[in-house]
Amino acid sequence: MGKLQIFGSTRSRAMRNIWLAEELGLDYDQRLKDEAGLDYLSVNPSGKVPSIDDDGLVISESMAINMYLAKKHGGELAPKDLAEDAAMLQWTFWAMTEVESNALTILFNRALKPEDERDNAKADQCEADLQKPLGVLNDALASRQWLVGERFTVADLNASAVFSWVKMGRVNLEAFPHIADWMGRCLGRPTLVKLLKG
Ligand SMILES: N[C@@H](CCC(=O)N[C@@H](CS)C(=O)NCC(=O)O)C(=O)O
Repeated sequence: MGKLQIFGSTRSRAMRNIWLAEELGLDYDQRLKDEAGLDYLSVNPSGKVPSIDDDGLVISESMAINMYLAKKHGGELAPKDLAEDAAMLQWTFWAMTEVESNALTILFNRALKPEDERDNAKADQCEADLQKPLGVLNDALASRQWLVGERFTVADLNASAVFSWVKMGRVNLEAFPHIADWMGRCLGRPTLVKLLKG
């Protein structure tokens, strides 16, 4: 049985997969796409990270990888039935389609780009566009601690990985206290704190 290979640096979306692999206690190798001698396009034809090779099964798309790994290894992080699976996919797709793009634009224009290349107005517009989805999540978290099944699951991991960019982009969450509390619970997980120190 070949050991799980996770391709991508911890500064990329591969972090989501590495975080989950750590939560699941998996034995894996982390590899970089520009590794000498590696034909990375055979692992991911778009040349993007992350991808995994799980004993010959090659998968790309960070969230698809996480749903696969969670379901394969089971336990508390994974869906217990079809209803939980649907709810976990719902929140994962929601984070990817309703939040990720705006969060990334904010992050680049407030933190990652050199200061003279930042577009503050663009970041502010993206923050304005996020108000509605932030309201949706805040309402959902008003009566529960976690997104699905009253425990930390891959749904929380996937969504909070996207929200780590919201945090790094200094989006104002004063009007969304339940999100701020939930982010604290998710992003304070010992596995993630250790990885970020690492
Ligand atoms: N939807 C994809 C996005 C993958 C993606 O854009 N990855 C970035 C790094 S986080 C990348 O490889 N960028 C390099 C490029 O676009 O060539 C996923 O979630 O896996």
